[in-house]
Amino acid sequence: MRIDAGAALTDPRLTPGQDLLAAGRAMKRDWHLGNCLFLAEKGVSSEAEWKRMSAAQGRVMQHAHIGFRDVGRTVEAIRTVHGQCAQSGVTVDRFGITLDWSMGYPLAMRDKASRGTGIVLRGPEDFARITNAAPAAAHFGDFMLGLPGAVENTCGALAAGATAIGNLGQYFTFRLPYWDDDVKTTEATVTALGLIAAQDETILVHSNLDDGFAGLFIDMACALGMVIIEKHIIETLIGARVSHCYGHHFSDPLSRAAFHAALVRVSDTPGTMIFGNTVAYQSTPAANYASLASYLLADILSLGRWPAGHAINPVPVTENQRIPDIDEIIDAQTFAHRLASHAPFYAPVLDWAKIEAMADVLVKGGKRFAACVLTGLAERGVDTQDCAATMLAIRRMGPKTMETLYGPGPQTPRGRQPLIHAEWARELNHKAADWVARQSPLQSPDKPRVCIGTTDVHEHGKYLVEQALEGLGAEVVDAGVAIDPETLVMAAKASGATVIAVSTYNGVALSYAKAVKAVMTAQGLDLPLLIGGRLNEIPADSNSGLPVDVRSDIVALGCRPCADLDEMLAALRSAIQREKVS
Ligand code: B12
Repeated sequence: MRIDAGAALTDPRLTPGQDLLAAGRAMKRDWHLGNCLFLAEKGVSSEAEWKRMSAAQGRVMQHAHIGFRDVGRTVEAIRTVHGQCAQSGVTVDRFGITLDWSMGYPLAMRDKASRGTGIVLRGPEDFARITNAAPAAAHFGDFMLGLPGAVENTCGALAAGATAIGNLGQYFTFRLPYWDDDVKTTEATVTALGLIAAQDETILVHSNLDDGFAGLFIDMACALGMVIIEKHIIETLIGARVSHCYGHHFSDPLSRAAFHAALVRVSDTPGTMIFGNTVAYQSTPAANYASLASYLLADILSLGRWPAGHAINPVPVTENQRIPDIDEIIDAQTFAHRLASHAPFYAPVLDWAKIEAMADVLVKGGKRFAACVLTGLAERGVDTQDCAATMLAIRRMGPKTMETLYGPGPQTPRGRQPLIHAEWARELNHKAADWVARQSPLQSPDKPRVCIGTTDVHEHGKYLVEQALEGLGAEVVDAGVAIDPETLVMAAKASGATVIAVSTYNGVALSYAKAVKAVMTAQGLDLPLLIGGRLNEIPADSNSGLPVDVRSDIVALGCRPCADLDEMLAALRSAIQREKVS
């Protein structure tokens, strides 16, 4: 059954979901929820219970995200943030731990895997060091579920007393370097979900929609539709509880509040957190405080009206520069606590009817999208009563095809028209159009053929660059998202590209550029290599565990680091010039 040139939606190698769930359930004999400081001190059986109690009291809960590489440093950071905030009357209810992407691999492969900027936990003891660092709930979101190492990680987190485990959203979008076996990824994830569903206590299956397709759908109603689809899979087919998080890409207070209002109409499971609108952090710390206030106010007011159990997530204002430090995390938490005391005075002046009206559109469109997706998959031979088969089919179909085929908006010659246009796409479209309008287009025969790919899941930089290049009249060859250097160079060779472009964000800029150069040499290619995004990396001999800028190293390799579209155009023009004289 083929939809497009992509993979088949079903796979004969895939074990039936029921068998995978049974295998997961059987593991409960050895792997059941352990105790930890949070559960013991709060006297609750799970974070879900704490969330329901706190929401009923109308208290705004707070989430802090910790992204250090070292376990000891992370434990110290949790203890310090929790302790210092408590001293000034600020309660941090939960800590999100940014695991390294190498944690996504099966245990045996982790030591050889390339490392990003996150933390590596070696076993249940390391998980327990985190869950006992402070009487706050530990949230293991990234690189747990949704990847081939799901079972080992879930066992470790459960034994350490964690009752919120993610990140289902990553199952649909994240690819680890040199790992393409999505059948094994699906089987590991469903087995882990079976183990979670078998626990006596409520373990929240966290799904950050923005890590999933929500950061890629053009229509926000489809993002709400994914909530309904994930509830069908996790709650109806598997018997666990799915807890939705959203926020990265929601910059407009109206749609941010409307999405919350819509979410509580289709889900009664307590939410994990409302993630910070991190894409809005595009300036200095002082300016980023304005972005922090803008999204937090919408979240605090929404939670006041629809207390759904989510914690707010005040993202430190240095997020767009590097991994924030302890003091910056404490400042953001303190800021949020103070803002929560001001916010309720805004409620009487807010136009709730406008928010509810947009929520109506999101719910109606989301329900239609979810129903069409499940019917459409069934018509294409997918057993939508089998959780594993349904997950694999959705992952393989991908957001673009799903939206084209089943989107709730009207079909137009230029594709499906969104009911609620996703801000990330709208903002980047405007940015590209404004920039192109200020440039003189490239003249034939100088029009380059640019083969572009990303090193990781971040594809908005690529989306913007593609639009800018096409606007200039260049030809773009899309090599894909989260691809290996070999795949990129072979795509460039096969397409007769004259330039290779890389967008990278996960702290692997230098090693990736080196690898691309090496593969080019092996393939007898010597194309200009443009690279942009977050050009940093943690040096092998680092003692801080923090990434450093590697632009000068990239220049030394003979590549062109590009901080923005202007630098890209300058690099393209000099590449064309060099081509002429060579
Ligand atoms: C949005 C976002 C996400 C989204 C991505 C959604 C998507 N589908 O694209 C999601 C939520 C999925 C995500 C996930 C992760 N993220 Co993230 N993310 C961001 C965020 C907030 C914005 C990046 C972005 O897209 N900006 C929009 C683009 C258009 O703007 P820009 O970057 O300024 O781009 C300009 C230039 O860089 C340039 N450019 C960009 N690319 C290219 C390419 C070429 C060829 C050229 C010429 C120019 C060019 O042109 C643009 C215009 O000037 C940044 C923080 C920030 N505010 O920057 C963190 C950030 C990049 N993420 C980070 C991390 C660590 C992760 C995770 C690993 C976290 C985790 N543990 O799960 C995962 C990645 C997992 C994986 N499998 O790869 C870190 C990177 C740390 C570092 N390297 O120092 C950051 C910096 C946040 C932080 N401070 O910790 N993320």
